[in-house]
Amino acid sequence: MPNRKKPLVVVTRRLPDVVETRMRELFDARLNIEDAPMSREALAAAMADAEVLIPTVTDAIDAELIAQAGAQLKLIANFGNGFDHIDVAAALARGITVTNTPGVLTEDTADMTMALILAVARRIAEGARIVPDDAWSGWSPTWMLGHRITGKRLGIVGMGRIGTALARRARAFGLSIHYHNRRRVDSAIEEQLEATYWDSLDQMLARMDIISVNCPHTPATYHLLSARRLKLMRPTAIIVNTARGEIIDETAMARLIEQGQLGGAGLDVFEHEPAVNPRLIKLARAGKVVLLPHMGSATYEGRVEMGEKVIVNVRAYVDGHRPPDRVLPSML
Ligand code: 8YV
Repeated sequence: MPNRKKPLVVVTRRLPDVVETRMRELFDARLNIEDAPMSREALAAAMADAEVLIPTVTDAIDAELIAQAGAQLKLIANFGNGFDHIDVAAALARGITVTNTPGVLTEDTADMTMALILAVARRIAEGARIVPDDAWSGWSPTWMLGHRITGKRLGIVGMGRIGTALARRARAFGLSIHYHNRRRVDSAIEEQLEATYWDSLDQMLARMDIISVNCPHTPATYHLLSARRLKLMRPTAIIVNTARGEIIDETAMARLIEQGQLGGAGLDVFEHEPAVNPRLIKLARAGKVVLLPHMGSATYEGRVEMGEKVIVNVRAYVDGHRPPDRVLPSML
């Protein structure tokens, strides 16, 4: 590193030990040993002092906070792929670079998406409660029947890294792949996955057995699965979401499931995390939906790799280079 004072780097949440130790070696890193989410006031104080802020999805970095930041704040190196909790446009306008951690959580999130598809279709969460609850009286030919996934149609909304990784898994489970994306993917990938492209999301939704949400949350994808669109889906269809809660109109989805107009859902993300819509909780108790606490990328390996990516980005900035994982205006 060039001969300059180590930059003050504020890390808003506890990260894996190995990542924190390396950050202490390289930077003047202020860690959050208690791991309590930082209040707005604490974030403002951190942004008044830090040269680099390392936030996570639990920190809302809005335009007001960015406007109050000290002139020394030059980099927001997000620990995570999604950056919808950061007003990136406001940061860029103030000359603050924003980076994220793409690529390293793709496989883990695709695994969890596949797990949710299986959990909903085959009633795994419901079944897993029966034995410890002492509610199993023995095997029966007509009990706990779910639905076969082999031979069904999976519609992927957002065919980026995670959507493509999901498609590869789903093919191995005998699902046929359909997708909707802003841009059609490379024909070689389409061929490999035997994937069918739908430029009309409405048309795809009406024909699928399973819908998986794998696009980022942006102003354009907020409530992309609106009440109107959800009503187009087949009454037996299921939805899984490991992207962002805001992409689905949750209340409309819950209502349709309650009314039997939608088959069920598997959700790892919610509109108002960590608060969860009480209607969804009720449906989970009734075995109609499976709810997970935003753990799609929660593997030891993934979280360490995310930390390493953050370090590479901060280090590049400190060394006077352009960090590799910059969030660009075209990505907003
Ligand atoms: C992360 C995520 O755990 O990276 C993302 O976009 O949603 C999660 O998998 C979280 O963002 C960490 O900040």
